[in-house]
Amino acid sequence: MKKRGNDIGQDVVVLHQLDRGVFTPNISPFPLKLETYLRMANIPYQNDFKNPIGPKGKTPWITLNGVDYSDSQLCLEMLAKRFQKDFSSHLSAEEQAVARSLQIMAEEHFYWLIVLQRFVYTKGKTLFQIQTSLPSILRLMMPIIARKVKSQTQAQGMGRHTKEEAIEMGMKDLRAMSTFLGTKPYFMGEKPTEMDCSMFGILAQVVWSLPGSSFESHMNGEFLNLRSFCNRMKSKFWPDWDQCLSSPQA
Ligand SMILES: N[C@@H](CCC(=O)N[C@@H](CS)C(=O)NCC(=O)O)C(=O)O
Repeated sequence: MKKRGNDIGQDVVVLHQLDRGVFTPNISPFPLKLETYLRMANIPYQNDFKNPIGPKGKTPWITLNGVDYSDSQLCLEMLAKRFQKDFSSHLSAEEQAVARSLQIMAEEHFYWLIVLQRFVYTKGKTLFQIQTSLPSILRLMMPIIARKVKSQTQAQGMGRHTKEEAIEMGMKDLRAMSTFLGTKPYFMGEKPTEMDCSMFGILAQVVWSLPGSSFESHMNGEFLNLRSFCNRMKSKFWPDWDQCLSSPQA
């Protein structure tokens, strides 16, 4: 039985997502993005960790006043309208176009490097380090899941490249993000906007929840400003970060 939110109260969002991770509140970029947005917009919400997969077969999804909504971006845009929260209105049309391009690069291109790292290059083994509450049946099923995800990466295209080629593409994405961020506190300037939630969702995985990846060491070197950005977002919107992590012990 899905927790639809009827018992939660009017205008309180139920955020359905995977259980907490060990190093990031969620090991998927998209629930982390949406929960960060809910905090940024000060929208009341409650988490539901029991029904993470929504009507479109993906996580996250939300329920608001008994109605279900899927896809982090569609949820965010619906909530922005519903609660009249727009953090990008001060941006010019050109700046908004750049923000969207960066977000799509991060979520639709670089994202696949995270997937490859977790499910193909390490065959799902690191998942049990970063998410200890995964049921033990998943450990047994991991070879099957990893094969399924590998075929998704091939359908998308990134999985058809050699590891070296794919990592080089990921490095170019991170370089573009780092160059654009420069010395600004947030991607679009002095104030955080919606797209910072997306960038944080992705980059926090690279900083904290992608053990052993080729990108990890660069986050302390060439891409140090991306790490600082993550720390800034974490301090601003996740003062309770440590309480939102799960124990490293299974
Ligand atoms: N565009 C979607 C992407 C969501 C997504 O890809 N979620 C992944 C986890 S990172 C998922 O649920 N995968 C399950 C599957 O594909 O079976 C969003 O923004 O919510």
